[in-house]
Amino acid sequence: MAANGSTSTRVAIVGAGPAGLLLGQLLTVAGIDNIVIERRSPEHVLARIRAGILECGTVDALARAGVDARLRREGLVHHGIELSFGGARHRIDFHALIGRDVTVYGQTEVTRDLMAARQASGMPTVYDAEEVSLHDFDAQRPRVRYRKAGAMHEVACDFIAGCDGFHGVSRASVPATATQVFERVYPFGWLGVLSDTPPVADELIYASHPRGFALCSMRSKTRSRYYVQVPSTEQPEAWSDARFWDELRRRLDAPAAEALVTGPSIEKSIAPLRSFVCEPMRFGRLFLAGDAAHIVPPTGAKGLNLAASDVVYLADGLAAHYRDGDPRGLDQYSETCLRRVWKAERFSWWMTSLLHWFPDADAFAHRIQQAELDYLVGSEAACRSLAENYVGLPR
Ligand code: RFL
Ligand code: PHB
Repeated sequence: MAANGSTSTRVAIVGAGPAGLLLGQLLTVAGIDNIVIERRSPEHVLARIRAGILECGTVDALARAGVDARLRREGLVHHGIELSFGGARHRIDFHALIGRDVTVYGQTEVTRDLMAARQASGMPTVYDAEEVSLHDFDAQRPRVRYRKAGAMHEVACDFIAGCDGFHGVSRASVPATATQVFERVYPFGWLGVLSDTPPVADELIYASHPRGFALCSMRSKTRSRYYVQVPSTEQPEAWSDARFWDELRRRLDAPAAEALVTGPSIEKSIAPLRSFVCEPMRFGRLFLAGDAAHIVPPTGAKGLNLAASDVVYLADGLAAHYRDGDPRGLDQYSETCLRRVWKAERFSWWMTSLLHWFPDADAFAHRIQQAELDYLVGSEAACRSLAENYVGLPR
């Protein structure tokens, strides 16, 4: 069908998750026109409960985009985390070990702030775009087409940023022969519950237990986010609130189990765990960023942070291209991102292997896992290594 609405811009961004919206803001601040095209409604995008931990570099990127005011007021700065295993808790003090911290501020809030800034900037955003398709990104003038309210639209642009997540259309538009994919699917997922109850502790607790991994996280002083490891075959409907709280309590050390305040869940969902990287991240005038190019299991709290570092590299490359005609940032985009991505993949895989209960692990594997936990909490060098990866390696 012919397009009956045609526009043009410099950068067409597919996807209004944190990667797409942050890229849009960074480009807008740099004076580069852009459009964001999103398949879902804004309400749907805001209803997804996901990440909670921001690295310093992500906070800096949000500051550059001019969206850090509420984050500075409401975000909780955490100086460390706790590991719980064998009935005891062990604190890893990031601040003492490496002098850096992380900020607890939900992805939903990051997205809300980015949406508000975008609306204020007047840059166009199309929500509820159906049948989004990418064309001619291997030529000079790429185009993105979509259907909205029954009419076809076409956006001509200089570049396309594929920020449409793991199941998006951007990566799927690249011929399979042009990509190499690396993947590991874990035989379990995380069942997550959000509740308006005070967090069980001041910092996050990562618990390794023979019944499976558990994580106590939070969104504020009055809102908690908890997860328990479940087999990949589980459905959230099989988990009443009572069953969830009971299972969580059994995986925590006694003081935490006792301190746990329970209440009705306001969200309950299961996220599968996967490691995935698509190489390269650039195809002509199409750049993939965030979950569209790579997935990490959430154990290392790296997904959103990687999405942010990708789009900072991309925004810098595009700014140098438009400002000085300098192609180097764009030419090196894929290689620069992938170096960082693989380090985060390694750390996320390691944290996942360290803390989860693997169904096919034998007795030897269990002893090695216990020895590794024991070594970690007894070694300042090992704690420092965890700390520098968790707070985020330098860009
Ligand atoms: P998103 O957030 O998936 O956004 C992609 C957007 O693209 C839209 N889209 C399309 N738009 C147009 N046309 C199409 N054909 C489209 N197909 C899809 C989608 O509707 C969506 O709006 O990807 P993005 O922006 O790359 O952001 C990535 C992050 O969302 C993700 O990495 C993190 O949430 C991962 N993650 C965590 N990351 C952290 O850094 N710290 C954490 O503490 C953390 N915790 C988590 C997490 C992810 C989790 N789940 C649910 C997998 C905890 C969990 C449980
Ligand atoms: C979260 O609060 O949702 C969260 C925190 C830390 C993680 C993963 C998820 O490692």
